[in-house]
Formats: sequence, C-alpha cells, structure tokens
Amino acid sequence: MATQRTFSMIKPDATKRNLTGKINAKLEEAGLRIIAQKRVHLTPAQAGQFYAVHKDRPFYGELVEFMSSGPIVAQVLEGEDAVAKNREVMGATNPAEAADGTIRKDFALSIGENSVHGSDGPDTAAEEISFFFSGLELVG
Ligand code: DAT
Ligand code: MG
Repeated sequence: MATQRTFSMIKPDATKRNLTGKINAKLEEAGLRIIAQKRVHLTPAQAGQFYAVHKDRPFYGELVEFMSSGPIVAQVLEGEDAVAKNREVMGATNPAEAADGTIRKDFALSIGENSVHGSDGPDTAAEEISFFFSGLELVG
C-alpha cells in the first residue's frame, strides 16, 4: 500500500475537554503525519452538508446539533495506508466496543460524542478533504 491521505476531525466533545494534543499524539505515534490542520466552528447547515450521507438515519438531527455545538479540528493525515490506519487508531464507533489504546476507547463519551471522525475510504477522503481544505493548505 502506497502513501495515502485521509480526512480526520477532532469533534466538539474532545475540543471542549482540551484533548487535541493527546489525540494528535496518538495519530503521530501511529505513523500518521498531520499535513493540514485548522480549528473551525461549523454552522448547523455546514455540519448537515458534511454528514449528508446520514440524512435518513434516526440520529442525523442529534449528530448535526452536536457537530455544530462547538469547535472541531479538521485535519488531513498522510501515511502508509492512512485511511485504514486512522480507522484503527480511532477504534469502533461505539466506545464500549472500541479496542484498548484507541482514541475512542480512551476519550469518547458515547456513540454520538465519540471524539473523532475519520474517512471510511479513499474516495470519501478526497471529498472530505476538499470540503475543508484547498490544495495550497496541504503541506506534506
Ligand atoms: P464512524 O464515525 O465510526 O464512521 P458512522 O459513519 O456510522 O460512524 O456514523 C457517523 C457518526 O454518527 C458517528 O461517529 C456518531 C454518529 N452515530 C452513528 N451511529 C449512531 C447512533 N446509533 N446513535 C447516535 N449517534 C450515532
Ligand atoms: Mg463514518
């Protein structure tokens, strides 16, 4: 697997508890390089657009409200097999099911307030990166 890029977000529950540095340390220790990063407070409309794929799910309203409730840190991660590696470091969506040492096991509060987002594939990664960043902002 060649070098790849993925999109990551530190969610409002984690920025609120000042966990950006601890989460970044786990990403970096896993071999992922943070090649772009910015702190953004999404409007409900922006959060709804970002998560449009989930618009028919029962938790969509709650998800949009939570993701616009405070600042997020949007990031582009680069590394070998970055999409899968980031999903591994994140842990399962539900922290009760997340493996030891993962971000969600160590920091997430619930299935909704689960501290981080990560792209689920290379195509989604490209779309999500361009939602937040221009090419000029990616510094590998
Ligand atoms: P992931 O973030 O692991 O890719 P997902 O794409 O299935 O998970 O869902 C996106 C987010 O939606 C997830 O991080 C938290 C929220 N979510 C998912 N399932 C939920 C549920 N059953 N109840 C509340 N929020 C949920
Ligand atoms: Mg997902």
